[in-house]
Amino acid sequence: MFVPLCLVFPALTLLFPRGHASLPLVINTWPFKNATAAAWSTLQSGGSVLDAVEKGCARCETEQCDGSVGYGGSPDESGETTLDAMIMNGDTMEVGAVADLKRIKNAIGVARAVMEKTDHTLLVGESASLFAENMGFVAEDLTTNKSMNIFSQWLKGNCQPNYRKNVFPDPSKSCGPYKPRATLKQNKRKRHANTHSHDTIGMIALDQDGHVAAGTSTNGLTHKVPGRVGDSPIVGAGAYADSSVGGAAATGDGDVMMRFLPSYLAVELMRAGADPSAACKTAISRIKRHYSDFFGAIICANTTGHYGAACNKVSGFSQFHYMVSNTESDTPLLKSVDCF
Ligand code: SD4
Repeated sequence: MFVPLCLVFPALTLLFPRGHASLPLVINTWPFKNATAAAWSTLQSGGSVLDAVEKGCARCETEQCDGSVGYGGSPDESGETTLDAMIMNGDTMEVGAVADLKRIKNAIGVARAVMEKTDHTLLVGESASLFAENMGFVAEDLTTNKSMNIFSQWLKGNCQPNYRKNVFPDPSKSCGPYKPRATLKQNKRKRHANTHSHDTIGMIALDQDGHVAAGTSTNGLTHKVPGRVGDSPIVGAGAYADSSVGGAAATGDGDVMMRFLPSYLAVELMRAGADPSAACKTAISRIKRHYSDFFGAIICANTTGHYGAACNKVSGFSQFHYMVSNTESDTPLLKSVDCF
């Protein structure tokens, strides 16, 4: 009679909770295979986990992954593309981040420079761009024909959709400039952030020796109000890493998600013993309780090389795809999880 090993040795289940696991590991949101491969080859050629996350996210910035990372995507209300990015060192808990970065393509590179060339954590807007230029990053226009086209179509369509409320003229029908309306309307407008409007890269890298880094890069939400910053550059929201536990990275409607620090929560749950899938799921559930129709997903990985993901099921989004590279395969593997 076959008796599962874990029944004979219950301790095995604790040591090897579920499925295979191996280190090093690279995991990132969405099917951005070249980004995974770039991070993986960085690790294989002796680079650090920080190098891997930087190179992986930078690949998406150059490839303009899904139009949601890097230049030429998600034009804001004024037609400009602005970038958010962060990188976190799980050994030292140092973080570098940039938000509302203008005219610089390599946002994750600037984020790393914030971490390594200053004592700060987050630089924003024009000043972040000036810092980047001083650090040797090239300033160039982030606008492309594609982003100009998205912007002019939006203008022609009376600036629909947009993220304004309680202003006049009626933002559900008209363009601005808007003025505040004295009375606040309670009826909620449908949230525009959805699976079509964005696909940020969030990445976690772990090496053989248990070093963990995590990072993100995005151009945010199409038609955002200028100055809007999403969850991606916010520590614990867009990503979090702690080499004594693991890491997590989120994607989706950042305006909602950053209110719950889902990446921080997931890492803390793993610290308390949750496996990565359970930790990811609880982090999503916490948001769901208040915003049942939010668009979002999260990836989680622990220092034993186990990983998981979770997403909120909404119309048009029932499965979330992400990429994994570890020693089990020569090429990055496309993984998916059913949303709940
Ligand atoms: C944001 N969270 O700026 C980002 C967008 C995103 O998948 O994740 N897209 O809100």
